[in-house]
Amino acid sequence: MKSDNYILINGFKHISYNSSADFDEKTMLEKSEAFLEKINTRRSIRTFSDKPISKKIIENIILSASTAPSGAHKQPWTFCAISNAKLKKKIRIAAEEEEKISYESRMSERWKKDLEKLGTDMNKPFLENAPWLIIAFKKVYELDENNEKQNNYYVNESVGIACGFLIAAIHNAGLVTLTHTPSPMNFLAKILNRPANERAFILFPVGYAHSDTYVPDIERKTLDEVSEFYE
Ligand code: IYR
Repeated sequence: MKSDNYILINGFKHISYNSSADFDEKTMLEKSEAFLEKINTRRSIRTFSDKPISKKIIENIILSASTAPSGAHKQPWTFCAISNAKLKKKIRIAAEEEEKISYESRMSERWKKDLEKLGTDMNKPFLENAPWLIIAFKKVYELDENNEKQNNYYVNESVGIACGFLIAAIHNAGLVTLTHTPSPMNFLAKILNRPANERAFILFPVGYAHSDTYVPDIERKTLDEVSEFYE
């Protein structure tokens, strides 16, 4: 939506925004229904095929995530994409070590009961099987020209939204993923040598579902359960 037509606000260029299309009501209804139908087929997947995915697709998915809105447009995120088998193995070993402690002593009985329907446990083979791991890191601060820390704004909200865009882009491409949050996650910054201002936020294995994949038979809440209209 580039335009030659612009104004200055506080000395900053603002270009005219041309709404990409003016759809009529019927078209909007159809488009909103089609999107709902498509996004509603997304499921969290834990069993991956090792079929490779080209880097260009991963790049497009990351660029899509990075179009997300963020506090003061700081885009306080780094998406690390890993296809290197040795690194994936290292991450799996470290994640399983943490998960073992979590399942054996950190998680409450109630929490483990809540997870029974998902069939999760301390073993995370998808960290090696999936062709790519994308790890979203949040940047809690930036260093300015004097090397002083400048905190970013609404970092969790911004990175959370970007991760939502990432999941939608993965689904749109016809691939699958899982929001994986081994806890604590600081081993990821260490393994990947990330700078001091970055904290691991969510890990996404990305790939094709294994041909023998089953997902829990669960239902989504109804519109009444998730909304309240004030007209
Ligand atoms: N991080 C653990 C446990 C886990 C927690 C929740 I909340 C889930 O929805 C799923 C799993 C694991 O990955 O197994």
